[in-house]
Amino acid sequence: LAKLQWEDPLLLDELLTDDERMIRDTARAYAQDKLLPRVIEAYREERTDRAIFNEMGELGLLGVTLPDDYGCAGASYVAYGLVAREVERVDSGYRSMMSVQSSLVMYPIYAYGSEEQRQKYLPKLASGEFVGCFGLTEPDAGSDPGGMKTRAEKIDGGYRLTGTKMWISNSPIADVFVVWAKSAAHDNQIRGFVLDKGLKGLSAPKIGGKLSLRASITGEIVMDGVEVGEDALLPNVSGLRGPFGCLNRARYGISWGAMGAAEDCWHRARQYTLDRKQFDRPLAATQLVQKKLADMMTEITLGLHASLRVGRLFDEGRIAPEMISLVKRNNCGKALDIARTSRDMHGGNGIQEEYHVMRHAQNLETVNTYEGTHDVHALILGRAQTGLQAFF
Ligand code: TGC
Ligand code: FAD
Repeated sequence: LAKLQWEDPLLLDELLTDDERMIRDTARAYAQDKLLPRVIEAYREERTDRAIFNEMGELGLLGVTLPDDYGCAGASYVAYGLVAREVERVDSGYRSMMSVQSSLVMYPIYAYGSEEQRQKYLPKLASGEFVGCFGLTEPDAGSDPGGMKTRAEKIDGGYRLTGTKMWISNSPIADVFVVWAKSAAHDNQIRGFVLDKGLKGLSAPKIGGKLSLRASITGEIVMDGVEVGEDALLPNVSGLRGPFGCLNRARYGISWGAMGAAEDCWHRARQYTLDRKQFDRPLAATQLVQKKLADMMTEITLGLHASLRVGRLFDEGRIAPEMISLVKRNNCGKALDIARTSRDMHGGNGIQEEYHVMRHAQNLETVNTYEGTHDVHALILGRAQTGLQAFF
């Protein structure tokens, strides 16, 4: 009989290719050596380190699934998920910075852009010389992005954009803005535009006062009659399937990332309860604590294997969006429960920054909300099996 490896009970590691393991190890070493030492202060001071993009770019961690023609690694979707897991093991905000750049900015330029747009933006986004952001959500259109008010009107030689985007990761430090607007020249269809920092009428004020995801900067995108040329339009997609094509990739990555944060909370809870004695015995020797650790091990193992399966289906071109809703919803919800439980198992110490678990729990509140809330993904899964629309 084999001996159980408690950290990897169903031997996920064996199901990875050598390339995937190598990329995972690179991401892990970077996250543990370079991100972990700065996260406590970054979170406390609500400070986003711009250099992180350059560092990740140097290691090939940005846009890993895109081809090497544009300076990317051409790796599998499983490799992308493994990077998200390792980065979010340290902080969801760092993973957010990476996944917005990769899935929400580089992917649409690659999939929907012209060759000129690809050449202009992708190599610099891959190296971290450019930071990108993705503007879909608006003050009055969150779960229902089809209700957006941002408009593109046709002008001589291009478009004029007017509207406000809300809750946009990276926007205050972004060089490149992928924004979605209803375009009068295209039957009022939703179209994507790529804007450069510095355009007249374009600003991106920071949203302060967040009690979650504090290491990742968030802002608005204000477009006050921003005029762009025809070359700013993403030519190859029209309608909500444009932004959703990007969200499919980011949501999938989040399903791995959330499990990384959960693993950190699990491992810390295990070690803490082994070390901490009450009533003359380690807390880990009590039945209640062991049940909690067993639940964590089970949910994380199942969640990771489900994400691995979705990643393989992605790589085989057999993905259905509802598969992604299933793992995004499950893994985020389970990770949030695990982080809260780990916080509880740390007692009073659990609220302290040096124990990390309270920060994960606070972050996972956002992760459970963005890219489609937990309940919105339930409605997607409900619709898929009943054929009945329950959104309205
Ligand atoms: P619905 O009628 O369902 O669909 C409209 C059109 O879109 C297509 N579509 C998809 N295409 C590809 N992938 C998907 N996942 C798709 N889902 C829908 C669909 O086929 C249809 O196409 P067509 O050609 O027939 O018109 O649209 P609806 O308006 O009823 O949508 C409802 C709902 C709830 C599913 C959807 O609006 C939704 O998912 N809402 C959640 C919004 C959301 O996720 N926002 C994310 C903003 S970005 C963000 O949070 C980034 S944070 C990143 C970070 O910091 O890490
Ligand atoms: P609402 O849609 O108003 O939802 C509020 C509540 O109502 C939720 O519980 C929801 O589940 C529920 N609800 C909504 N509709 C229904 C329904 N039909 N039936 C039952 N319940 C329903 N967006 C971007 O475009 N780009 C980004 O980079 C980005 N980054 C973000 C970073 C952070 C830190 C945060 C917090 C958000 C970010 N978002 C971004 C926005 C995010 O995607 C939205 O917050 C999310 O989609 C939910 O929209 P909302 O906040 O307007 O909530």
